[in-house]
Amino acid sequence: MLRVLVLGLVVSLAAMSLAAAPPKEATVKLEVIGMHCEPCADVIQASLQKVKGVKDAKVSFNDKEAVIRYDPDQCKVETLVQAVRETKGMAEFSAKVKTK
Ligand SMILES: [Cu+2]
Repeated sequence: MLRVLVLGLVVSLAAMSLAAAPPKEATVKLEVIGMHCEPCADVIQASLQKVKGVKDAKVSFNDKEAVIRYDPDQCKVETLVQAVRETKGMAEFSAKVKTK
C-alpha cells in the first residue's frame, strides 16, 4: 500500500516537472531564393520538416519565404538555411534570414 502511494507520488512529481519545463520554441522567417513554381516550395518545405528540432515549416511560393517554428536547443538557424541550400529540386535554392 505504501509502495503504491510512493509510486503515485513519484509519477505525479515527474508529471509536474515535465509541465514546468515546456520545450523552447522560436520562429524564423527566411527569404527563399530560386523557387520558380509551387512544387519547388513543396520540396523545400519537406526538407525543412525533416530537420531535427523543427516543429513546423511552411514555405510559400508566392511570398518567396519560409516560416519555421523550431526548438532553438535542437537546431540553429544556420542549419535551416543549410537545409534549403541542400534541397535537391528543379533549381538551386538558397535562403537568408528575414526576421527572427
Ligand atoms: Cu519549381
